Amino acid sequence: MENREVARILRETAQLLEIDGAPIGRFRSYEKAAELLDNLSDRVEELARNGEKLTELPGIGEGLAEHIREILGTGDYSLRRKLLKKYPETILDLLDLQSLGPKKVALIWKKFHAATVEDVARLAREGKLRDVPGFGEKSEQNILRAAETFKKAAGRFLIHDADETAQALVAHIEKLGKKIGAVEPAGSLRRRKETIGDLDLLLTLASRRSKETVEEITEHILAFPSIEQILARGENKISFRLESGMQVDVRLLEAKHRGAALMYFTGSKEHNVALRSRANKMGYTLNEYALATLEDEKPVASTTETEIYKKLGLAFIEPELRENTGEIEAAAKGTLPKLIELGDIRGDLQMHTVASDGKNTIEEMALAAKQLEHEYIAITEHSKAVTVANGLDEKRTLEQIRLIHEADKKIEGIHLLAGSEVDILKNGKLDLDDEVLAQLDVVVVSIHSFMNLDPVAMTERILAAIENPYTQIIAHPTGRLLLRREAFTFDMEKVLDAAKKHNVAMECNAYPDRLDLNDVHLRMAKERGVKITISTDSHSTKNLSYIKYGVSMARRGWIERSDVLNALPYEQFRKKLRAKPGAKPLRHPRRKSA
Ligand code: DGT
Ligand code: CA
Ligand code: CA
Ligand code: ZN
Repeated sequence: MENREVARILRETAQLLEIDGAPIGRFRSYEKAAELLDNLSDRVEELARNGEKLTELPGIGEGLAEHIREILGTGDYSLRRKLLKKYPETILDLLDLQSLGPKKVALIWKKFHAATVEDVARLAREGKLRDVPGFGEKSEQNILRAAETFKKAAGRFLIHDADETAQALVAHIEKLGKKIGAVEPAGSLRRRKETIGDLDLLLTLASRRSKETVEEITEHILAFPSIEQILARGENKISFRLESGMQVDVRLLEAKHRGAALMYFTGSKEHNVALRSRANKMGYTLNEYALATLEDEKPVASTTETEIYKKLGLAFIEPELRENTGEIEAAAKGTLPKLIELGDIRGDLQMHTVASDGKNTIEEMALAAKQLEHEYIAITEHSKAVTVANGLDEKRTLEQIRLIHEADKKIEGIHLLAGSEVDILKNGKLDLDDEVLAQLDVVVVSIHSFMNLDPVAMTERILAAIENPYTQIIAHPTGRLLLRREAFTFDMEKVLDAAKKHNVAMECNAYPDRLDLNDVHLRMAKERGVKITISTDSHSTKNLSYIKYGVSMARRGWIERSDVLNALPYEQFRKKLRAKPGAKPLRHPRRKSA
């Protein structure tokens, strides 16, 4: 059993306990255990096998260790099952609605016995929720909006979850060794979309298809530990659903069809449709086996994507661009962008430490960033308005600046910049005094409150922040939380025009729940010459590797290296970042040898 599965069961138990009105200490211990397992690098299954070790984990006492062993042994947990006799399982979906917490869910259940998103949305639509204490007309509207988001999100997964699952599956399948050729993801995961419906894996056979090898391969694949249900088992395709709910299609193909199959199953559907129509006009047909002549169906290309594109008069199109939004025309003209790559990134400009809501210290973040070969990072705590994240006021910010500069002197091989993620208040003002803003090396600003402002007010608010001479980067500009909260609405074109005018950079936030700006907005920014930063918004050292998701989102937005500030070497980066009042000229650059 995977750690995250055990964590899920513990977390659901915590949520059910909270709905049930259990005392806070009781459900918090389950929540904490779930969080611990999510961040654990060892497999909890291994630890449990070695007897004593579970209780050595922080916060895991005898009781919890016993519960975890029960989950590992039975695949479920008796307390969770008991609670689910009292409440339908769908009640947990209600917690995914942005505006509902366990207390409110409990109230709705008590009064209406409503336990599905559909039921609650109906109550909101009929204006019945406003009679529940703590609810009003406004919360009904919020619930309706959240229910829409929920419907759209149903059955989709964050790219990070799909990526990890795909890696585990590929590693499992590769244990077949020489019995298979390649095994590789296609579909939306290969196009690096922010959310993934199902996983499409292509398995290239090592030799011609035979009944025995297909049988052996199928048996091995279906022995993957977390399969919940087998959905189809044929000689070309195996489908199953994992315990996480994620569905997987594995397609078995022969090497000579690999290029055509990759192209077909990578999609997007829109890209494929446009390619097929181009092929037809050129006297070809294109399917998952080959590009062939229309006349006598003679294959002309099939083993690699590159040769198929070439026969169609096109340069190779990177998977991230395959959405039929101009990439085919550009490939025909030879004007495709040279997309940014992970290796181009030299710094990370948004991360949190224990001073606000992060898990690691400045030093730990710096050393981990150095491992990733970053040349520089900015440490950016929340500012005081974000009380839930223990945001820093002026005094604490000054102290943090001092600590960052001190750590910078101590740690070789990476530059540490003193930054802050300063809140944009409701009126567009920044949450720290100018004197403090003047002392920061990097001023990142963002919105964490009053997210339901009307679009005109929201636009004014962001424009005011951009016009503030201290603002250098707008972080997660639309505030979306994937599968949970829609972006807030404002006039993106006006904002980007202003960003260009004031040389304010727009962030592509790489945190998998955000990926904000998205592809469409990034492309709009690029067209205007607005600079981009790609940052992880890390809350622990483990999050720093999320930078790859930011890079692939940027690639989907046609972003090139020259568009990205943190692809610049340190000194150039400091020069290109918007100059702000009070900034000292860059000291004679100290060489930081690695
Ligand atoms: P997803 O799973 O919703 O995140 O998105 P995709 O793009 O992975 O879609 P999926 O899994 O339904 O199919 C994978 C690829 O296979 C898709 O991008 C294009 C291709 N494909 C699947 N079904 C069709 C179809 O009916 N027509 C065409 N043209 N292509 C298809
Ligand atoms: Ca898919
Ligand atoms: Ca599929
Ligand atoms: Zn933030």
